Amino acid sequence: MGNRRNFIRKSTLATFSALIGTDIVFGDKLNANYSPLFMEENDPQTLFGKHEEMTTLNDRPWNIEAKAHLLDDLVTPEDRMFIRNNGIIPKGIKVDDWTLTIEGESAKTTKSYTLNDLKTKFKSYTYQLTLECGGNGRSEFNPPAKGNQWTIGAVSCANWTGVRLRDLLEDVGVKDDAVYVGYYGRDKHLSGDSNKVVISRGVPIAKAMQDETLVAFQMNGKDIPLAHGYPLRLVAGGFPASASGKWIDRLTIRNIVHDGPKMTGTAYRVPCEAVAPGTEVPEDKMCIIESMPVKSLVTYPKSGALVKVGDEVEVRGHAWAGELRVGEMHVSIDFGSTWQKVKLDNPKNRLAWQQWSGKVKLPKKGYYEIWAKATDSQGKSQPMVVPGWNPKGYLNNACHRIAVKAV
Ligand SMILES: Nc1nc2c(c(=O)[nH]1)N[C@H]1C(S)=C(S)[C@@H](COP(=O)(O)O)O[C@H]1N2
Ligand SMILES: [Mo]
Repeated sequence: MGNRRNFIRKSTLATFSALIGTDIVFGDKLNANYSPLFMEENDPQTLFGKHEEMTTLNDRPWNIEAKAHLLDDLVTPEDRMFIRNNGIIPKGIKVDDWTLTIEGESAKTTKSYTLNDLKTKFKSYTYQLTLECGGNGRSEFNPPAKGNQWTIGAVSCANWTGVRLRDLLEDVGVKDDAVYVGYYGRDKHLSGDSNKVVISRGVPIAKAMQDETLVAFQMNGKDIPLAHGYPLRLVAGGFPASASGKWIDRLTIRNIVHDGPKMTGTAYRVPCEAVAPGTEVPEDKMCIIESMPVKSLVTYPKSGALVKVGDEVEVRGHAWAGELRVGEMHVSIDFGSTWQKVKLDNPKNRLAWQQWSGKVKLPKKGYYEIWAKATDSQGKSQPMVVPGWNPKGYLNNACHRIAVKAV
């Protein structure tokens, strides 16, 4: 009764006030064990600082996607970047104790690095890298595939800063029989079982050795946000983003194709040969997804926009093609019966998406759709309809379409 020690500490109260951005008026009356309601607020804006128009597909685990018009920036800002988690985001990370251990049967030695080692003993590089979830576009497959029903917004292209994975591998020493590099992160399995690994994928050794494959500690010039892998993540642009492990503390150099959770079975694999929709595909006929297919987005105007008849309407967006470059970009205002070539910029660096822009004239009042189609450097174009059905609903790179009304 009235035991003073049960009241909240001044420092905790100050922290709460800072979090909500205003004073808690009767804060001195708060019991130390009482958790104020705002602490339970569960929206992506409060928790992750995401833009209010981002769509939450799941909150256990958190999966959040962007809308096309939110992705208009050349470099994706944190508040518009999709979140894809398979487990629970780690809590209470102590960066001073964080180490990255590199080991494995194809490692010549085992070494551990602190964050400070990574930042001071190796050269840092910054690349803008496209990360697209293998399941982006899944919602359009029929028969439907289980999993997050991503529409078009599970893609980002931020600036990542870190050390080259290759430099670390060379420091440890790689045996001639190395095939794959697998990652382990510190997220928690949904079951709560701390012995269960959430996801442990990786990249083939050739991808690991590419200049742009980073062990990153910064995103867009700041510490990586917690939801995106703070304090350390692998970034392998152009591959399905599941290869880019978040919260990593261990890499393993394997003499076989890495066989961690979500590397095997049907996870992040598609039938090696096309199959009819609904077919059951045996595991040995499923192939690991590597380079993502050519794709593009219309990020301006926003779908549903009103434009003036006869005006030249600026249309723009981004295009990317996995490990390849995008060669050409076209738009159509007549449901794909004619296409007009538009301007396509060079990527800032290899594996960054490319800006495209053009002008269209809508001849009469009425409803139109603007369709966008990218073609990669090997001449492969995006399909106008949903491509190759596969059991898990990966790699839907159909043309993005927006609606506009001329008034
Ligand atoms: N440790 C860990 N790394 C992970 C995941 C995860 O659940 N745990 N999800 C992967 C998947 S499937 C994707 S698409 C990307 C998403 O990265 P983002 O949330 O930063 O956009 O992270 C990948 N790395
Ligand atoms: Mo993903």
